[in-house]
Amino acid sequence: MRYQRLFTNACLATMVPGAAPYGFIGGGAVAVRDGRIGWTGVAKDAPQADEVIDLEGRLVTPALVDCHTHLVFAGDRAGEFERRLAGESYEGIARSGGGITATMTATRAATAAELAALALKRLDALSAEGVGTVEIKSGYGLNFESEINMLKAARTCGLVSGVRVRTTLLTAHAIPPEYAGRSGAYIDEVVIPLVAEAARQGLADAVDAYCEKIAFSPQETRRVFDAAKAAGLPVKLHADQFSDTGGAALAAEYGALSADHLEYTSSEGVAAMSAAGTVAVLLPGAFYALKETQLPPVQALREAGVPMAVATDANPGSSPLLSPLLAANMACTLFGLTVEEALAGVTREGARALGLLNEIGTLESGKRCDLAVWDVEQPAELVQWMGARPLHGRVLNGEWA
Ligand code: DI6
Ligand code: FE
Repeated sequence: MRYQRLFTNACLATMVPGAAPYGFIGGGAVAVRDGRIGWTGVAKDAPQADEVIDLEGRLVTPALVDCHTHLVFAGDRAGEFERRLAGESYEGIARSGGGITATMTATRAATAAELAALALKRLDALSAEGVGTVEIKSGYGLNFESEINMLKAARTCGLVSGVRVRTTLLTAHAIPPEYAGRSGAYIDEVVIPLVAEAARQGLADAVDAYCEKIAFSPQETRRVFDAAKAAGLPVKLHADQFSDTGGAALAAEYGALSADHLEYTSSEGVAAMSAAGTVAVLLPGAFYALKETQLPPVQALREAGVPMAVATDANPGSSPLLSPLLAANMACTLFGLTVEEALAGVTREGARALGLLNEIGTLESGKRCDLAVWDVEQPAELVQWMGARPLHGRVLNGEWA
């Protein structure tokens, strides 16, 4: 069997569970055919290939997966950062018309092309840290036209950058001012029709909602999820971030791909996620930036066998973070993950959270050949350092990106 390309002389952290920690293969190689991994193993056993690329002993991991971001938005909320430092709360700022609503105003004023240009700059930062797949949510338009613009901008980001983009419709993110006090009408008149329209146009790969006291109730979330189900789209949920609304269990009941945040998730929520196979997406950037103190139930999730992903939650308010490696570092330092769990969180489990584990997330035959090649030798270095810029290069679909 002849291969197009062989990446050789590498330390492979395949992230395949089982034998060695990190699925590590020292002195390894990866052979590529048609953009996919055709073979992995020790270099001395490697098959013939038309082109051989010597990685000079570097560490290779699956290209990173950032499975929860809000990269598309206009405007900035740096003023809110200063207000919070001066003592105001995130919830208080949101209730006084700031927060998501402030970003909505700026986002509505932008065209899809302007939104894409802004998001591409942010995506550059993720790419520089080895990201090969990113999820991008809508949720700052909060009306028909602007939500569609956000999804189109996200799709454009994928086409222009070469990064695999999965889009998520998050129209149930906040109640826009024109529907103040009428959240039910907002769900009926905007959210539910948009779910159907985004599905019809092929603009959304999933549907998300913000189930929280300052946003939507579990009952309202159900209505959004029912619409997603009717449209044939998978769901995920911003769940239990500031309070236990039963969000994790609700997500599990709908067979959600993931439930995200989970600081206040109860043991019942953990058990429901475990039974449903719903991925826990941990977002330590928001926990850090909002100076939260309630930790997500990591030990309970671990014991229940709930897969744990780690993501940036990149957004202009609660998690202004464009570094998945720093997210992994924080997941260890703040939440108690092991380095292997954190690295799996930004690779294999991030892929699982997007329903893409059969395509990406580990270095295994048959998957897309999406690699991150690092100027380090040990996986733990990636997670230990902050701001180190360790990436040598990315390979996407078997080609240098
Ligand atoms: N993700 C979100 O969507 C909200 N919180 C979070 O962690 C709010 C984002 C924002 O403040 O703009
Ligand atoms: Fe979020």
